[in-house]
Amino acid sequence: MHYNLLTIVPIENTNYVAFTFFIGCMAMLGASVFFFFEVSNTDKKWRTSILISGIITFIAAVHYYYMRDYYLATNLSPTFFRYVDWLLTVPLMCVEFYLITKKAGAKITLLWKLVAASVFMLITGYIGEAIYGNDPQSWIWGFISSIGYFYIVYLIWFGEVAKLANNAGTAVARANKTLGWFVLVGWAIYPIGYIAGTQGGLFGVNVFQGLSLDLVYNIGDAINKIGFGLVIYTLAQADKETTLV
Ligand SMILES: *C/C=C(C)/C=C/C=C(C)/C=C/C1=C(C)CCCC1(C)C
Repeated sequence: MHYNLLTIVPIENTNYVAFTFFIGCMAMLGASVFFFFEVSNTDKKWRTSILISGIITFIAAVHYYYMRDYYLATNLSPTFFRYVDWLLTVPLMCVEFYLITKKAGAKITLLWKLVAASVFMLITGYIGEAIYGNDPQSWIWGFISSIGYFYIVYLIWFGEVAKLANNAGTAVARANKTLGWFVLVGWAIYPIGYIAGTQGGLFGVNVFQGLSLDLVYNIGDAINKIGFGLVIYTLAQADKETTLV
């Protein structure tokens, strides 16, 4: 199919999905500007973390710019670029967990465990969506993907990340708890999109029917990328106040 690059496709009033692509792009851009400027207003030890928060929302902003165009032009889910975005941003969120626990002795192997689990979760999810999306058995890939997801939840709530965060002082421990809620509840939004958007539903049962996969993913991304960055920002600010007294 051929698309004229110079044609502007307007967003219809009732096209909520396209609108969330648009507003998502703006929100990610705004958040990036905020995080980038706040780097210089942050204690040295937290600067890399704030910078990464900005890089996460910036990568998403660029992808949303493209995905909005793609969706408007084709009316299809931009599955490939959705997963390219996640493959870049989710491992960067793992880096954030590593950085906040590093001061309490986190080793690089912890980072690799988190990254490996997230890549496993995303690749198997992509296979389920892109290759088996129309197959009643696609839930199997969602199920396999969830193993990676629950391993990350385990590490953050009960495993190495939790233990190190608790040893790193109250500010880090509190931030890790909040980030843990983002991973447990905020990230659980994504499987809902997957269940809504693939034939296999939930273990073969079609629930969340009529719900747009893209709408769910767009809401999930706004909450998780911007909210997650703001938790890191709050931690950096709180830590500054306590150390300067
Ligand atoms: C910024 C993007 C983020 C935080 C994306 C997170 C994505 C997930 C937690 C996706 C999880 C999935 C499952 C747990 C099962 C079904 C397949 C996925 C990939 C949607």
